[in-house]
Amino acid sequence: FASRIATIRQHISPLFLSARSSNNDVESLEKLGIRIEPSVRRALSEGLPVVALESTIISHGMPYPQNLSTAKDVENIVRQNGATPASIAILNGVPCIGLTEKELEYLAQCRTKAAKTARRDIAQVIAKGATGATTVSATMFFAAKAGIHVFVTGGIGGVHRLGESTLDISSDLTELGRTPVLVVCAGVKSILDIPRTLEYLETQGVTVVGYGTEEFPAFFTSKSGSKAPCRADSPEECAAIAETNLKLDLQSGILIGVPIPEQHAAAAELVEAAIQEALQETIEKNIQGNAVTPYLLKRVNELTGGGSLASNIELIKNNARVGAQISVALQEKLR
Ligand code: PSU
Ligand code: MN
Repeated sequence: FASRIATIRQHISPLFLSARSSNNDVESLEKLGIRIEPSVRRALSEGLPVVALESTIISHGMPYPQNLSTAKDVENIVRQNGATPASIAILNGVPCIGLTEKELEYLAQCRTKAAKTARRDIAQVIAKGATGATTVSATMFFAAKAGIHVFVTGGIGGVHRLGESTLDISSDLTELGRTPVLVVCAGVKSILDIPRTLEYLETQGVTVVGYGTEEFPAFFTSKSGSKAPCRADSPEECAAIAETNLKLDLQSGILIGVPIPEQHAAAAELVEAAIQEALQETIEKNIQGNAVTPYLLKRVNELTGGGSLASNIELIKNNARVGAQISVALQEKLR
């Protein structure tokens, strides 16, 4: 009996997985007005590994021209590790999955003239024909629609310090609760309340993984003082978690926290002092809503004399390598 079940499962699961992706086929996406760049289209239709990349990090997360060179480097690292990069943004009202070099350049020069676009902003940015740089939440949404299972970024949003009174909780966390994409990041910046962010992820049912570590990383440093709920030590282990998530149709996301490589870690005390100062300024200047994160990122970089930017660039490149490897291992399993 058990062996008959196993046989049935073997037959059903590929059908089930292919049914999932045919709902998201390229033609039906294009009917929705979503543009898929040709190399991404080819990879998706052939079941090859694809890695989604966000664009708020380009527009709001880094200064020009480092934002452009980093975006290009990250795409190349994804390619060198055997996957196709798909940077995601809304250009003149058109959601684009995969950007050309010219388009990356355009976004990098737009900087904050591009609208910071989280899930709540998607419909109005498109309806107005505007240009929007997608945050983790909006990028996850489009990645899932296209059948992309792996997404690489630097840091995600979270519960802000004092979030228990402001209710400033990034929509990245609720998106992780409702969208089945594996997100590779370097943890959560200590501009945020890390223990509360982990509590909220638990509430949302998000699988949170420390990559090669017991501790959830804190972006600029590998130590946050908070334990990661689970640990995985290889791309294959992460891919096995993602495969199980998809097979069971859990419909929630997976967050992989990859510690910054030791040689690039910033001096924790220096960064913490800068964060304290920047946080104080947001209170004094009454900076609120979706302006908080970009302001903190910019000020911490200025106050650390560019030191935080250098660490930021290195950790994203490292995440791109790990994410591409996970994507390759996952497609192998789904084949
Ligand atoms: N944290 C970073 N770098 C970033 C962001 C967060 O270290 O670039 C960006 C990401 O796009 C993330 C967004 O999805 O900020 C979260 O913004 P908010 O806190 O307003 O939800
Ligand atoms: Mn917020």
